[in-house]
Amino acid sequence: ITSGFRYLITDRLVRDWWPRRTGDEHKGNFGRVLVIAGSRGMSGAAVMTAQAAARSGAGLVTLGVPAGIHDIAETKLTEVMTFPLPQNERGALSSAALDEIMDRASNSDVLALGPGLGTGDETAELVKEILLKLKIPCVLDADGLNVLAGKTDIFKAVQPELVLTPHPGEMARLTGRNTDQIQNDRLGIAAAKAAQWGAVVVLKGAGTVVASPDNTLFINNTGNPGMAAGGSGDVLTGIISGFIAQGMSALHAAAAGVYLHGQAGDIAARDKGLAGLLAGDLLEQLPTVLKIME
Ligand code: NPW
Ligand code: AMP
Ligand code: MG
Repeated sequence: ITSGFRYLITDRLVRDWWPRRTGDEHKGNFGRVLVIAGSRGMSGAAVMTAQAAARSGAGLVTLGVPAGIHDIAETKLTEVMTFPLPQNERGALSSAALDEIMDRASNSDVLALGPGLGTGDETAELVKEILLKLKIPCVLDADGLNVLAGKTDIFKAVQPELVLTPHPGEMARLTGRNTDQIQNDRLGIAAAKAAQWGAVVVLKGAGTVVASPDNTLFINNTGNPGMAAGGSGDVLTGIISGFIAQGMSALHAAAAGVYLHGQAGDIAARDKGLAGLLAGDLLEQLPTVLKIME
């Protein structure tokens, strides 16, 4: 892989990056993922992100959610550990959650931040504070991105590796353009923003583009329109985080993540078709596509 070039993501590339298991590993070798996500009405986003991280091979996954949805998350999840965080009157994280989040992050290998968080001012402030203090790589998605519209200067100030996973609507909000403008120049915008923000940018949608700050571009051709359904992106965030936890670089984790996420969608569609496909079906098909890499 040479910077300045464009690559189609293939089986062979992903196989080269794959974290091989030789036999004497323990769960500590496969990393700890911290997921901070969810708010009242969006426990599903948090739960699917955490399940996807667990299904992607991470050793331990811990999910922190606003206290009001904690018992719901705990009930839905078995393999994932959960903990409640202070919340505000809207059922979203309050600024009082910062210290515990940073404390948990100091014992984790990667942070997945944003799905279902909501877009209030308090959430915006909290996301900013977390990013500025963070010392582990972060996958920032969904409302974690939405609250930074107009505040993208902050990305350059983030020390550890950062993966941003906007869909075209989120990229439009981040860049002050409309969705059509984004779709008309997907490669150019992803590359320019990755360089400007110093982050790996994953511009989602059919033909997802993965761009690195040093101008390497990956294009993905797996996936299908059945995946245009609520929660698909939350699953991708969990997958990329799970791969980073296992030691992949942010760029390789992002490219491998979109490729295998799409393959899971393609296998699920053989069975369920396009209209009936749910994000949960991607979680179910993940083991099948990961097994092919082993
Ligand atoms: P338009 O209309 O074309 O201009 P939003 P969200 C655009 C959580 N979820 N190609 C399109 O814009 C998430 O995690 C919770 C082109 C569209 O109308 C977030 O926190 C769930 N355009 C929160 O909900 C399950 C595209 O963006 C607009 C595009 C809001 O996230 C669902 C929609 O984006 C959800 O994941 C494409 N491929 N894709 C749960 N069960 O808890 C998107 N657009 O307004 O950011 O809403 O993505 O649903
Ligand atoms: P989100 O909008 O955040 O839920 O993310 C949707 C996910 O589904 C992203 O990974 C998209 O790339 C994927 N997706 C949506 N529509 C398509 C499509 N038509 N073809 C391939 N992938 C898609
Ligand atoms: Mg999304």
